[in-house]
Amino acid sequence: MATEETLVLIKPDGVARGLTGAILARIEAKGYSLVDIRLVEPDRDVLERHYAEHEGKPFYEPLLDFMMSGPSVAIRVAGNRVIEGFRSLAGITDPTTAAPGTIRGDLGRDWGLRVQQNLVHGSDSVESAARELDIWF
Ligand code: RTP
Ligand code: MG
Repeated sequence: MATEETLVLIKPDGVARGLTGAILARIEAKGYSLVDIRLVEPDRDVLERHYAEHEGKPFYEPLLDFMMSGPSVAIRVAGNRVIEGFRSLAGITDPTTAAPGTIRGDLGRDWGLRVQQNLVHGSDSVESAARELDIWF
């Protein structure tokens, strides 16, 4: 089976809080490979494509505003079963209840804002990964 790739984003809250190195260290310590990496300030068009599945949901506009509030780090990460592996490292969406030991569980919290700021994004399927890597790289 060919080695899988996923898109990881360190979102603006992670970059602003100086957690880029800590998050990259967890990905590397797990044994995944960093294939490509860039600092990006996405425009609205990129985010509309990336978050197309969420259009119309109550958190959609706050999410786009949050994602345009500062730079993100986009990373192409490779490894066997890396898509599910990174989502396991990240923890569930809500950082308050994400399990300790995960990125969101250890490093995130609820800041009382209109959208969950949860530090990272990881593609959720082979199809999403291909689509999202094409958007960000
Ligand atoms: P991601 O796509 O970023 O890896 O996260 P996810 O699958 O765990 O979450 P998803 O349901 O795809 O939602 C995308 C992002 O939208 C924000 N969100 N906020 N109710 C809320 O305030 C809310 N729900 C979702 C989060 O930033 C989430 O990661
Ligand atoms: Mg998602």
